[in-house]
Amino acid sequence: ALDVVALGESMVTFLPTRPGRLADVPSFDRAIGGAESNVACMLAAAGHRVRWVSRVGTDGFGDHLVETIGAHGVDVTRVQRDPDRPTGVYFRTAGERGTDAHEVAYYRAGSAASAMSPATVDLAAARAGRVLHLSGITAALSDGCRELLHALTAPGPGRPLVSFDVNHRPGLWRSPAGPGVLLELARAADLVFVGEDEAEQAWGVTGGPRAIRALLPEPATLVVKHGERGATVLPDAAPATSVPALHVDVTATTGAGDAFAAGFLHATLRGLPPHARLRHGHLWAAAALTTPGDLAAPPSRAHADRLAAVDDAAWG
Ligand code: KDG
Repeated sequence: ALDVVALGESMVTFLPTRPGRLADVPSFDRAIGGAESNVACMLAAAGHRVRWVSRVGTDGFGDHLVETIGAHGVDVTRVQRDPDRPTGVYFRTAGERGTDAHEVAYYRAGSAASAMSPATVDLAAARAGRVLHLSGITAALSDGCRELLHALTAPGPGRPLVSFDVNHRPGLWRSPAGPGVLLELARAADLVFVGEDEAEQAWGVTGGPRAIRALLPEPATLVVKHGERGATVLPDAAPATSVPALHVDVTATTGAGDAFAAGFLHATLRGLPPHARLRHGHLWAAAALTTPGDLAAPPSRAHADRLAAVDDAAWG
């Protein structure tokens, strides 16, 4: 049986070979991006059985995504190829943590993945794991994609535990409905990841984790991320737990949220307690923060377990 199914659009990512504005950079290195496949690849690298459900074009970039994600050990047999629509790509500069001053240029409107909908995606294939990991990026791609997330988060028999990373991308939404849709989807999920700043930007909620919990009482587990300060888990029937983040020299912040979610899910699948889930989230995020691309290799299990076990004083 599958541990996790992750569903969402992935893109070929172009990273500048030198610092500077996109307007000035003369050449780019090719990598891969996609919030949900980043989670899938890291979990597969850590030994979990993972499937990625998506659509790509029949172009070479689609081949590259399927081959690369498959090479991480992820089941890609349910990825559809669309002969009529291209694979999405995007270009970005590196963002320093704290400044978030990176530029992003997406070329994904009308992509193969944007044609995902309840009619084009095999819902049973998406529901085949213990956990279904989704993100708010998908809801921004098209009406069909948004309807697909509503269908997958709706209660019903055979529904896996739904993990939802809010991933508010204001630049992607072409309608003002984004924040409301993201709130509705988060309320329908079982496990929600949201940044404190993201919750303020999307929903205008200030006042920290408790205020966000008041807005989002439904999910069994809410994880609020405080950027470089740390994260808090708020289970519905237990007190909140906070763990500070590791201080690392940041190379690029992109993908850190995905890595955090993957580390948290990894520890959840192992049945570890909330405190250890947060520590694994931070350790995996540290791997992504110190890597230029969107996707990093997770720390080895033995290494992460040793670091997660050091006492609080040394960790903070
Ligand atoms: O979280 C990282 C993702 O944002 C990146 O890999 C690309 O999925 C992506 C997106 O849509 O921005």
